[in-house]
Amino acid sequence: RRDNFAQVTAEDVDFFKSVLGSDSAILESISSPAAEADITPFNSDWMNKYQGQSRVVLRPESTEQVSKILKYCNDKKLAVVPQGGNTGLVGGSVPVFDEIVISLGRMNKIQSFDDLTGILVADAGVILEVADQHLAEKGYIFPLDLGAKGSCHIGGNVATNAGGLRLLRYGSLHGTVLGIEAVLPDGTIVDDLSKLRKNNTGYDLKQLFIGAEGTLGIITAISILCPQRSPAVNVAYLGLESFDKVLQVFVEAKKKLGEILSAFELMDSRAQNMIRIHRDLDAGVLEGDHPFYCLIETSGSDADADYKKVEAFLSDIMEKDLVQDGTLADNQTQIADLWSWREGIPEALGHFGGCYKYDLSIPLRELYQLVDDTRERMNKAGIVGSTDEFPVVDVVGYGHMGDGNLHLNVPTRRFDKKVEEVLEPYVYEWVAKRNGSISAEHGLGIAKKPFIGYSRSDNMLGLMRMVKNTFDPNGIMNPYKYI
Ligand code: FAD
Ligand code: 2HG
Ligand code: ZN
Repeated sequence: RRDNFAQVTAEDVDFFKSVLGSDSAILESISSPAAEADITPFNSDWMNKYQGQSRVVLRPESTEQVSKILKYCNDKKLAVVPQGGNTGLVGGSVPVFDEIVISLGRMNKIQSFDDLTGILVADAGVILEVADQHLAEKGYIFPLDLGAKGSCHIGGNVATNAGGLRLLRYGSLHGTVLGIEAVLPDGTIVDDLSKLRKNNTGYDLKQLFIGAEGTLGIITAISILCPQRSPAVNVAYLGLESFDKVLQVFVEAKKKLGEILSAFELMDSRAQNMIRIHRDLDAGVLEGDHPFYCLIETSGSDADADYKKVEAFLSDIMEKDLVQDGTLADNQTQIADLWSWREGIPEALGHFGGCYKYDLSIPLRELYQLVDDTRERMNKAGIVGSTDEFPVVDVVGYGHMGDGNLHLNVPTRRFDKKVEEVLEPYVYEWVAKRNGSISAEHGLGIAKKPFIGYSRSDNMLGLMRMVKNTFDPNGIMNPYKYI
């Protein structure tokens, strides 16, 4: 049910035009019905699961414009949805009803980079890959990497507290983000774009915006501490016969690769087969089929020493019979190819019509058990099969093993209430019983909002509501989502 927000009028559109000052900065179908087609992409999410009905998209190019727009919307009780690259996987970035979309795409300037400290200051709408390429030229790396890097914005990354492929090495954005500039619904500019590593002067309010998914305000710029880019990168891809052996290899990798270990990713055979089929290939990376695959990356400063370490680690796990087969990339092209077998999974699974996605923190020993249990449950329900009469194509597991983060994906031929009922709340109950988290890195959005109680107590929810009401008393910021 739509809340009692105001509806956008022609007069509101005139105000937005006066603030934005250029026709290309606003898409609206209130006075120009033909603009509806241009608005469609902003109304629909990456998975094509959620569809909004917004008639207005605003594309500000400065913090001052964001401030004027939000103040006006707050005074008029017009609801808004901040939107970055629209790659979010929980339906948080698209309107539910007719909320105004505020797209950050035109706020895309890199403001400064200090090659002594490694601190980057950039607008929220800078695309992650663009930021990383800028840093690469200076010998640095963005401390976050993920499959959607070509489209997602660094502001969206911070708003979702994205985890990604190298959290194991570079840590969470709660640690690397040093400062934030954001705008509150009443137009106040939160000017905390600090470039200090240490600053114990009062509450660290910027942390509230990291992972708030646009429910407290709009992030307009960030400053972030970026590490040196490692000159020596090695990537190994292994085939293993059991999850128990995956766990043992993980322990060995931590022991033997120590400070140079930068990623430890898990894929099951189904996830890799989906890529093979999607790419129309006869074979995967390795010969034959293995129940599990791991991608292990090292990043260090001494190519010879690192290579020797990796070789010693590989021969040790081979000798101990922990792996069945493996390959070590020899050059940049091979490294990128091996990574594509991991990063390409969400896309390969998205081609059947629908995909139910669960992004979970689970104690490591039981991480994969959920995939087996869910598969058994789906099979018992008689809804998995290779022909069109079955809604479910398969049950697949992969994820950021090094962070205890499983991605349970259930690709389907269509989004189907019956499938959803077999999965939910079953998956959340399974995770709550083991004190895990129902959202490790993708956030809550609209998809996980009803289930937050599986991971947070009533006390915690009460405090969160107090924060929300303090920052956004009219509830105009990304309504119907989060809490
Ligand atoms: P959007 O999707 O546009 O928005 C996401 C949320 O943030 C929404 O609630 C929106 O309202 C809010 N928001 C966006 N910008 C702002 C802003 N400037 N101020 C305030 N609120 C804002 N996520 C991971 O954590 N790890 C992964 O490894 C990962 N891999 C992915 C791979 C693929 C192929 C895809 C499609 C997605 C992946 N994601 C991953 C999810 C997604 O890419 C991340 O959540 C990303 O951080 C979202 O950034 P975005 O700019 O696309 O944000
Ligand atoms: C990844 O790690 C992303 O590839 C996406 O977080 C996971 O699609 C998913 O479920
Ligand atoms: Zn992920």
